[in-house]
Amino acid sequence: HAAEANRTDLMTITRFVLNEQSKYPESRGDFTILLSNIVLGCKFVCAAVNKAGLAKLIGLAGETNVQGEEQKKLDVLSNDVFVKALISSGRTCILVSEEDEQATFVEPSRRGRYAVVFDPLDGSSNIDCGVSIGTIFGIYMVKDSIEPTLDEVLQPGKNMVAAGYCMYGSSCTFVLSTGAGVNGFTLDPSLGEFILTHPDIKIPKKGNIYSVNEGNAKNWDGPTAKYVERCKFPKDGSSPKSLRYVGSMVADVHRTLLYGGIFLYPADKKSPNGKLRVLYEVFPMSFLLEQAGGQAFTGKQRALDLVPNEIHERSPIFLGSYEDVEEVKALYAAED
Ligand code: AHM
Ligand code: MG
Repeated sequence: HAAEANRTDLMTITRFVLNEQSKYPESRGDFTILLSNIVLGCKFVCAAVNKAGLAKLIGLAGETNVQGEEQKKLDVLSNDVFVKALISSGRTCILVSEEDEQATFVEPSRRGRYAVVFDPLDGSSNIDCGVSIGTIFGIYMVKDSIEPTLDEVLQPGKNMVAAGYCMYGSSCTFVLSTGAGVNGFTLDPSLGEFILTHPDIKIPKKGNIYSVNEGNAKNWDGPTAKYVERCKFPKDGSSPKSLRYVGSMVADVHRTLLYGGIFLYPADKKSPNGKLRVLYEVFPMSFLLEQAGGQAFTGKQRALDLVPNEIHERSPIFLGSYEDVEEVKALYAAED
């Protein structure tokens, strides 16, 4: 009986969010409309990513020097789609995209209560070889949607009302938190709908995978070097951790969320603030990890407590299973 219900009673992402929002009597459906526009952007990018190889083939047949342009096109195309979908939702007033140097202030007649920070296509080095890439986003509710200022998005990550990502991988997966746990949806291409496949995701308390670009090891600080050494040569007699590193934050974080373990992009001598961007990489992923029962730490503090000064600011990040991150925190505390 239950099996039959599973097959015919489809929990789409829209139905799921409508259910969630109906718990708040003051809800006006604005968030549901905003989210369905983000979902539309993700479906478009998913289709474009799936066709990327073919687009190149067509380009090579018809044009010269299409190689570099094709890759750029996919980044820019994704950004254009998200910006237009978000503005036309009528529910946003400020947009911050990795692709745009300046924040976009939506024209007054189309303004709504939300500010959206996003990386439309993250993991660009993986586009050309067909490895997983993704979109990352975070959502703030603004105090003043009539005359919004940049301060509305220079807020600590803990003030976000929702965060999520979409991974364009072997399947297209959308992971979302509105501050009450984490849920995962998979795109059913025959329906064009995201269906709830991973309800209430909880990250294992401790994992056996570490994920880091070890090519930067020569420039790491003491605690990072010590931690990674311990992953490989555990002192307590436990088995060493396995190393997995895709080089796409969405894929590396998605695996960490489902299997447990730790993902780190630490500071190093060459990049004292690490590489990843606070607003649309570090914050949304930290928000999801905490909501799933894990932790996110910058090397100095809880990641979601950080107050950004600039929209494209970077921060070191250690995120994952509660106990694994706890170990990193202890090593940094011992340093002071
Ligand atoms: P991008 O925004 O240019 O794609 O860079 C972000 C990506 C992340 O997805 C990933 O975690 C990281 O860069 C990998 O960096 P590195 O190649 O230095 O290991
Ligand atoms: Mg990025």
